[in-house]
Amino acid sequence: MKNYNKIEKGWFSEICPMWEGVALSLQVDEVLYSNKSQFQQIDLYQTRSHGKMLVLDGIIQLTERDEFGYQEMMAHVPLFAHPNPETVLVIGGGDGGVLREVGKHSPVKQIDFCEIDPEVIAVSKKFLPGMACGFDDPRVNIHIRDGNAFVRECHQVYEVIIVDSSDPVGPGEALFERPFYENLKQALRPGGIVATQGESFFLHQECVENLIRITRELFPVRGYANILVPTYPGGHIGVCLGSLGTELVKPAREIPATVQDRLKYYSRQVHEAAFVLPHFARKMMEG
Ligand code: SPM
Repeated sequence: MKNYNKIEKGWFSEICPMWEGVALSLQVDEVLYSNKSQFQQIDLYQTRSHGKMLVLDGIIQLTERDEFGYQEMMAHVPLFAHPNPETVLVIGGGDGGVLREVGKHSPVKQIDFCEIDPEVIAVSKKFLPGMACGFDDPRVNIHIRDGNAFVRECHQVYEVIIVDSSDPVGPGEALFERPFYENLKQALRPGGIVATQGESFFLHQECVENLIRITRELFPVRGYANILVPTYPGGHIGVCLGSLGTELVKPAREIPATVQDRLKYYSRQVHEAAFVLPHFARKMMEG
């Protein structure tokens, strides 16, 4: 076990070997929950400035203040790129925030949700109702399982699969490897789209290059969309996308005004702009 969960003089710092020499700190007023589950260390803090913050194995997953950008982009970029997403699989994201966003899509009839750690769901239900409301949607079917095993053995196919994983250390590791992507591809309908947590090309160049290489090898259409999240190190993360033919860089459907009114980050303009990458990152995309 690494030296996670370190609070010094009231400040929590995210420090991890994946981005050696970089730390992100938030002031903590209270530790609301701290326990080692079967899979990982789970901590829930009341921060001074960002509401509650969920931390897994020492890595910030979300804060109440800025979670909306990540959850909206992970859900709405693939779902609005698809002309008619009826069946959706969400792997990971036990807080329920991505599910909350998927639930805003009226064409969606079935949402299968697979999470390895039921304790994350329980913590979210107790402390993060603004995200856990995603579980209240009657279209959601919860599967407590390893996401890798779930897609390997699943007999269903989906229009959209979203992988809201933690970083490639601990339980999330296999979700960044080629066999998992091969299984995701098998679980897609023709024209289907997969969207995965794509890390940051500023801080995790090797990891992003690897994801991009895998999607290039497996999917005829692929892309990487930027997301600004101030409480992830570097203030940046991305969603890595692959599709079996469907274009990704523009919404394929109108965004209903009733949906747009409920969004804080995503819009048609943001969708299109998110695929415009800095020159060095575009070169990474092109291999
Ligand atoms: N539903 C929210 C869960 C968040 N899952 C992704 C967390 C990623 C954390 N590390 C980000 C590092 C970015 N450089």
